[in-house]
Amino acid sequence: MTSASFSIVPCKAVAHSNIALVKYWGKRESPHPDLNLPAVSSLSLSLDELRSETEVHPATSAAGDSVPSRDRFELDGQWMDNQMAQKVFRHLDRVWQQRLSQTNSGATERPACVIRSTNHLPTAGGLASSASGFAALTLAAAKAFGLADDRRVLSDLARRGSGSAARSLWGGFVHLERGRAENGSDCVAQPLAQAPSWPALRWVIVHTTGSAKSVGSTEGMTRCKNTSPYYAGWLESHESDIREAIAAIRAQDLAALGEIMEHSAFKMHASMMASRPPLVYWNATTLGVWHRLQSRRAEGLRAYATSDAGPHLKILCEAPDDAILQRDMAQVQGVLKVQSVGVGPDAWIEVL
Ligand code: 2P0
Repeated sequence: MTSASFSIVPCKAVAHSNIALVKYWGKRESPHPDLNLPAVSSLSLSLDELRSETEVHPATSAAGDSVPSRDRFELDGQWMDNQMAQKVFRHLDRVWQQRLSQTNSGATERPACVIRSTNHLPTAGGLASSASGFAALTLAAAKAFGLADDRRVLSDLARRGSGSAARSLWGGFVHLERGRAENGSDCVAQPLAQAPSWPALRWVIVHTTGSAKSVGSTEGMTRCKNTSPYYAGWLESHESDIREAIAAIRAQDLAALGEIMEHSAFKMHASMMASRPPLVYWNATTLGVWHRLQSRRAEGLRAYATSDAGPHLKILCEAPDDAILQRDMAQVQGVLKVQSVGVGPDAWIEVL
């Protein structure tokens, strides 16, 4: 095995985070767990500003050729030597395998890489850092390894790093199909067809903690599937939520979209909470914000909330209501920060 004939092209990719309007929670039964196939389809909307920037460089050995170079991963200026770094290196292997299968090159050792990543959002805090992180890593590594920019193939690859990452290759509304194929080839995301231009849409992100989540999503999904009596109901009632949300988007009906978005989030949290031991991702501030939103809505404000595997709330509204919400939510006890962001763009790649 040799890597001598291949030179990595230093590349950078930027991918934006996304929030699911209709959630992905749970994995499909599969003889190939590494494919990371979701049990349900999902539908998301991207976030501007909250993004990951990732560079892939060839690793060079400081001691010359006598010491083999090794993979290294730097996140937000810190060298990482932990489980997260192992996940990153494992993902490089997947992208390399894809290259080998496309070029029929046979078994060739992957050259060692240096990965430098910056998260412009809290890491592992329920703000989809793994979505933007694995999307950016997939795109940068694919370009560095000479793969074609075929976003369908790259979405399939990104999903194996993290399910929600399959959606972060595009801006706007994105639909990740659950798919049926055993090899996962039809489980890819794509921009929602016939989605209207909706420039007034805003996300108001209400940060309620500075800490990382206590139970990671993958572990939480497994516990929920194995122990929650509500998980079956979650699966059964899911596809109709997707259909309703798509119809609401196409009709540009914020109230209908907000209502189904909240329904999906609360169903997911109900099935999480019914796990043994319970999965409670919210804190007291999450509920404080939720109650304040309810009061505002009773007064006529059109704004709707969702939350993921973490205690932050993400409020969907239209400008200029985001300014009212920003001021209002900042006053709820325990709120650390409130950000108003628009809809994020497609992910992009550049050769360095
Ligand atoms: C989502 N979440 O649709 C849902 C809602 C969290 C709650 O996708 O196991 O980090 O790596 O595929 O992508 C978070 O899950 O999970 C997620 P894995 P991921 O956004």
